[in-house]
Amino acid sequence: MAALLPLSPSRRYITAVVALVIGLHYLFSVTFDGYGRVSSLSNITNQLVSTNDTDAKPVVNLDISYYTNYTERRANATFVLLCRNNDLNGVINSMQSAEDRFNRRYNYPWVLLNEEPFTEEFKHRVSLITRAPVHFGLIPHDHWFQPDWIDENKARAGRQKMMAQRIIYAGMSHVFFYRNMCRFNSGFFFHHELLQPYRYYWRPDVRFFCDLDYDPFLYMEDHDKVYSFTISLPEWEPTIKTLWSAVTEFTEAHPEYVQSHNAMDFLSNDGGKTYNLCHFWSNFEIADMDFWRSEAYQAFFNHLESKGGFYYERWGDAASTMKLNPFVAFFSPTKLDIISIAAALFARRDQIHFFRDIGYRHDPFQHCPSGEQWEAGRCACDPKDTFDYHENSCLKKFEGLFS
Ligand SMILES: Nc1nc2c(ncn2[C@@H]2O[C@H](COP(=O)(O)OP(=O)(O)OP(=O)(O)O)[C@@H](O)[C@H]2O)c(=O)[nH]1
Ligand SMILES: *[C@@H]1O[C@H](CO)[C@@H](O)[C@H](O)[C@H]1NC(C)=O
Ligand SMILES: *[C@@H]1O[C@H](CO)[C@@H](O)[C@H](O)[C@H]1NC(C)=O
Ligand SMILES: *[C@@H]1O[C@H](CO)[C@@H](O)[C@H](O)[C@H]1NC(C)=O
Ligand SMILES: *[C@@H]1O[C@H](CO)[C@@H](O)[C@H](O)[C@H]1NC(C)=O
Repeated sequence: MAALLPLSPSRRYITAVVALVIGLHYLFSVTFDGYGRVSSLSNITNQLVSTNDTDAKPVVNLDISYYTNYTERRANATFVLLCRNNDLNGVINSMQSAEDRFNRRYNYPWVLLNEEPFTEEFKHRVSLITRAPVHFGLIPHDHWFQPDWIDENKARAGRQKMMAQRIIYAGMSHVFFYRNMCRFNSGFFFHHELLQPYRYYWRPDVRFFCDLDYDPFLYMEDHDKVYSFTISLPEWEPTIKTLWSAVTEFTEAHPEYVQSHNAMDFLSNDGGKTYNLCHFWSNFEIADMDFWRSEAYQAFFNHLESKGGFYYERWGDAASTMKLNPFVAFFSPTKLDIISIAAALFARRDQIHFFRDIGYRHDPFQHCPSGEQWEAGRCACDPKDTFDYHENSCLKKFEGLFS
């Protein structure tokens, strides 16, 4: 695959990486020797809030009836984030951005999931960021860890082969966790007990540029949408060598699950014979969990799971940005081809929505609205800096479905 970006932006990334490293140093030093200060400060805030102001919220164990305007309609929806205790600062950033630009007016709940218990420090800081209820959940062991029936020798061989091809995560120490994450996000998160009460979810990972003055969850609900995105791009082929043949095997055995007005032409340039590697960038997604819970998706996931490709290859994720510039690999984005492929094949094409008006950035790419939408949203991004019609964007393919 050709480099995703021209040379000059990659210089920018080198600068960005240097800045990041310096920034991280600063952040770590502040965070580590600042813990005492942070917690005593929040105790003081706590006391002020609870002693006087009767309208004030309690800091933990929030009661939504305290502040939600129940006369306004809400969707059956929640935010969801998968995170570790040491992701705290990143989680705070993502939440703050979603809260400031949208959720402070809507108060949708948050569900945070982790395969280890969250620390008190984590829960406390996260609860301060929003007035909405926050639920902290533990992931069941079998939904997270590599299943026993996976042949570890074969999985190791697969990882070593990828290391030879320098696929970034394949060679790094967190390789196991990374694969677990891809598998969990593809097949298990929507089964978590804390998500059972909800239908729609929004996975917001990092930065929103614009005010959002309407409720995208309600938009999904009212327009019968199943999946939505802001950025789409091609997967890196070596991570999914046998994925498409596994998909084809399933759709041939189960034609009844394939929608007639599907988005196959987004995925394939030859009517389904080969995969063109296009997928939606899953670090932003608003989608319908009942679709993932459906018989079609369950059967599809079980079929793919039985192939072991989450561990023998690295289905679910891509590292396409890595090839153009190893520095960018630090930001290499999470993408779930399986989720994209299912949405494109088992939903109608008009049930997939491009949120053109939602300005969003997850390094190293961003989508910035333009014109009236940009002004109305008081967007902080440069409308010229948007991935939409970049040569490696798959948006053209998506729009082609409707022309
Ligand atoms: N609980 C838990 N969360 C994880 C784990 N690995 C990744 N995550 C979360 O999953 C999200 C994406 O993981 P990253 O490792 O950042 O993935 P990436 O491909 O580098 O993607 P970006 O950071 O999204 O560019 C982050 O919000 C992480 O907090 C893990 O082992 N445990
Ligand atoms: C703040 O709260 C924590 C936990 O609730 C407690 O351990 C700590 O002693 C408190 N600090 C102060 C300064 O009150
Ligand atoms: C309590 O709130 C009232 C009204 O907002 C204010 O006048 C008063 O000074 C507050 N008392 C304290 C101790 O903060
Ligand atoms: C509550 O909702 C109603 C109906 O949408 C609206 O008119 C009113 O302004 C809202 N109140 C608050 C405090 O948001
Ligand atoms: C929300 O959606 C879930 C999943 O479909 C469902 O079980 C639940 O009953 C719904 N809640 C409401 C209030 O409609």
